[in-house]
Amino acid sequence: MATIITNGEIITASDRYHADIRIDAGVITTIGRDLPVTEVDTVIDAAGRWVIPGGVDVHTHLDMPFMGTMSSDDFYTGTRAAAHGGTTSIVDFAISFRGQDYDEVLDNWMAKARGKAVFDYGLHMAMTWYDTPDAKAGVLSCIERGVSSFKTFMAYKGVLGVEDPELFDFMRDMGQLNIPVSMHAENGSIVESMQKAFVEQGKLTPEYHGLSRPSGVEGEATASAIALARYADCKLYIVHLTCQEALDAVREARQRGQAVYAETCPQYLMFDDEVYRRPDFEGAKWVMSPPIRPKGHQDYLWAGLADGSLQAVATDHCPFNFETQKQMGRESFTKIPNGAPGIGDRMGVMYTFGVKTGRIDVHKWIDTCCTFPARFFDMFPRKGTIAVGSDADIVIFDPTTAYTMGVDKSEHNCDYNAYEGMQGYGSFDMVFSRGRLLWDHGEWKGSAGMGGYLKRRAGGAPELVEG
Ligand code: DUC
Ligand code: ZN
Ligand code: ZN
Repeated sequence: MATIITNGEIITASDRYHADIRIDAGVITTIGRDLPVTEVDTVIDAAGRWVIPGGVDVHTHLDMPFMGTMSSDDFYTGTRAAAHGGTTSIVDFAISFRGQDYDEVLDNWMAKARGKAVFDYGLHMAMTWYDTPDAKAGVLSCIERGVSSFKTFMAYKGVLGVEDPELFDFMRDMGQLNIPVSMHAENGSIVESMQKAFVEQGKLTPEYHGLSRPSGVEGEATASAIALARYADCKLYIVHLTCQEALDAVREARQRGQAVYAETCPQYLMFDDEVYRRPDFEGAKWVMSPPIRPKGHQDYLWAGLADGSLQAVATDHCPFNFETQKQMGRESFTKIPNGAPGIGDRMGVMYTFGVKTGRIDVHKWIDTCCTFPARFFDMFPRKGTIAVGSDADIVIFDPTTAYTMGVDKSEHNCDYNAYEGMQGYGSFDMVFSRGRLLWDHGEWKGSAGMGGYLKRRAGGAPELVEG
């Protein structure tokens, strides 16, 4: 089964040139000018369009139990929606709770994905306990099974959060194994205390979600995580960074030469906390943690992306339906399920508001949304670039088209879209996963279960486990 994509303009994190691509059995086998089209099953003419690597979203929450409900996209609807918007691989979070057997949690998450994911996926594990030999053995077993990254939480105390001694112990061990520790950096104790005060004062609307988790609380936690990682000698990756204080801490650490990396998400670049003051409980749509920040932080983050202080853009896709699930918090912001959809929007938002506006160039777009995340999370060179030997996870992108963003245009299993009514540019005309067509000009061509598990190894290329 050979396919040739001809006449396109290939754009990667580093290069931009016109060439043809030959794909055999799902892998890119040749890149060159005027490749012969004999003994080829399919020839695709990409004239006038860009040929880019499929997006890599390393922060998603599919089919996740959270705050008394479940995120509304499962591995089928979520990966299908992602592909619609040009993303062709993810790393989702397997979520453990204190005392739960890590192997069982991993089994459970693999079962959620198997037979459903339409493209390849890896899994991070949430490290929520590390204070017994069983917990430590469980972490090592996950590593053996292809989990080469862990997330830890400073927020959500008592549910997902861990205290410093346990965290430090964990970081030291991961440092020895060259495994990065990802951090949800919000000081959980301060958040709890501020939430309690607002609730006691009867301040219960969505606006108080943002006010109870101010940017300084994220800045403090980020600095503290950086200090712990420094003494533990462990690679640190700050997830969903939202604000100036946190970015300053990351930048300062990087300038000192510490191995600290950070991602932000499109919603933190695009919105300010005005969204929380919208009438009719509308603000609940943007209730997520960390929250959307006051005006000013957004430009700071864009600048951080442009100068390389932020290396990745992921989504934290965690959708909850507005008409049903978000209503759980009508009486109090503390009960609103935290999270929003975005897996299908990311590539288009970053093209429209990043590349088209000149805030970042096309190479930075590809690097932050595809190449860096794939490389950092051990999916490279299978994923994240267009090169001989890489999987043919390829998108044919038309940069000239325009559309109106919104729920009608996205394929999320969610009844609202954060970007409703905004003007977007560019279309993901054809989306391939390992050479197999998933979307063709808005028509679904894929099927559930086409994806495989990416068994990742620290510092190496992943092994694909089918089925
Ligand atoms: N933040 C969210 O908003 N939802 C899920 C988990 C998280 O960290
Ligand atoms: Zn988080
Ligand atoms: Zn998250």
